[in-house]
Amino acid sequence: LSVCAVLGGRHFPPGFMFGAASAAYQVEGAWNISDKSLSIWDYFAHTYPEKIVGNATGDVACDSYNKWKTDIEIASELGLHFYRFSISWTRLMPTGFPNYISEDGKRYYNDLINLLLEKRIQPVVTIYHFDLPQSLQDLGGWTNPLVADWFANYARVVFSLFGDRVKIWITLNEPITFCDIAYNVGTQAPGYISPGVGNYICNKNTMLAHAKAYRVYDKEFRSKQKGKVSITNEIFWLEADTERDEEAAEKARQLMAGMYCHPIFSKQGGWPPVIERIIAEKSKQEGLPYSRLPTFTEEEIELVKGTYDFMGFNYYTARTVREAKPGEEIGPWPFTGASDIDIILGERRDWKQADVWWFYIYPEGIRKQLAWLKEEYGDIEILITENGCASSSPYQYDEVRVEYYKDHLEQILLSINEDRVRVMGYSVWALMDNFEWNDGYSVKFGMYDVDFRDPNRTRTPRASAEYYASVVKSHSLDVNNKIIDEL
Ligand code: GBH
Repeated sequence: LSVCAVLGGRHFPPGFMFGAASAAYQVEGAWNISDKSLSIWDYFAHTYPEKIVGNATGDVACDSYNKWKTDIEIASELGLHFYRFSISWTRLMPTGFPNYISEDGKRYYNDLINLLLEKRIQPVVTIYHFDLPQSLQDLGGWTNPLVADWFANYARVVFSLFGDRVKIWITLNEPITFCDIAYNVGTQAPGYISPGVGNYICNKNTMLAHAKAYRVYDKEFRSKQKGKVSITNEIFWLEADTERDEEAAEKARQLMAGMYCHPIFSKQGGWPPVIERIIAEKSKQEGLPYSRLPTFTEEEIELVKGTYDFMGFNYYTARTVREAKPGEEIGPWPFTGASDIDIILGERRDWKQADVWWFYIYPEGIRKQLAWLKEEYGDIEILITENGCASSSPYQYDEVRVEYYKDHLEQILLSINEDRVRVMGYSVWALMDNFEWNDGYSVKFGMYDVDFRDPNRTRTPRASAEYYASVVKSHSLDVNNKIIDEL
């Protein structure tokens, strides 16, 4: 009998880890305290207030710089096995370079890590979650090829300071967000628009940055620290609108998942061939003597290929895909379409919308995406680093969020038991409400409500917190009907 059969189908495998996540700029505040320098989000929020709902900034956010003990208390209340947070590059290394380490930054992350461990919560650390030093942005940021070395040098400092205690690392969170959304649309920092050019340069540089950091870990730290390193990608499940659109949908998957996974996780390495070919053709038609998609040298392909110990995956939502009609206007990727591959994105009418414009709820999508990743890249261990739902229901009664967790966890169990995908753990986004980028504080993802009008930033649990705590405690989906019935 399999363990699963003994424990009942709704139990998670032994060792499956439950956690919750946050990110430095979204929770810490203390943007100019001590010797911290400006990140691109500090600069972006102060320079383009009109790009953020309510002209909000992360200046104070959840004040986790001061309230980190409370954060650990609530993580502990939930019974979490791990807490995923990110390190602020400018708090730890204000010059951006390893010539100077902030004592204050070092102390902050040491305190956080040490108390988590004391409470038996494993720290899972994201090295970069959107907040590049502005000083490096002034030199071109993610479009300067030197950024790969800047990042690897920063990662080396992080490994050397915290790697004795941190065993799970995410190099970069969602490069698609700070490359494709940032450069195609300009709504993410740094706010420059360079569609079809800047996004691809950024994409290539993130692959090299991740790989160099991974190689640093491999050569200098792995034998002693024995941790695991990977990258986290955000992937929408992209589903053919009708049967005839399967080819278009597969192209779109290769653009969304493939551009950030194929170089790292595939056997061949490099760009997904179908996308590389299409962009080369388009560029030629546009009169360019070379492709807008920068090529990888053979050496770079080898450098990047295989730089993972598991795969980090963020899942929120899904889209339908269809081939664009000749002459049809195609909106920017990944909002409404992708002109480079001539596809249009949409939604099904029966997908309920969450409380933010981009979010349609499709739980089956997470199972389909996990199956696709296994089919495409092989039987790799996957850590679901983010999953969660925006809901603005009055503070405790977030039944949509409870249902979202339950429905997605059910699909994950099917992935594990039926499709044999090796899912090693699951993390809710987010532990508490926080600065939701362009949506400021108007969009809420937290299991804990944060009162942003209260100088204390009081955290109050919602029904979803109670629900998730019972899932973690029972290690199953069996015992929570009471909470759902009460809602
Ligand atoms: C994640 O972003 C982030 O890691 C986290 O910081 C964030 O708070 C959380 O999820 C909730 O949003 O161009 O159609 O994608 C998810 C990626 C990027 C999704 C911006 C929404 C805008 C619309 N997000 N995107 S779209």
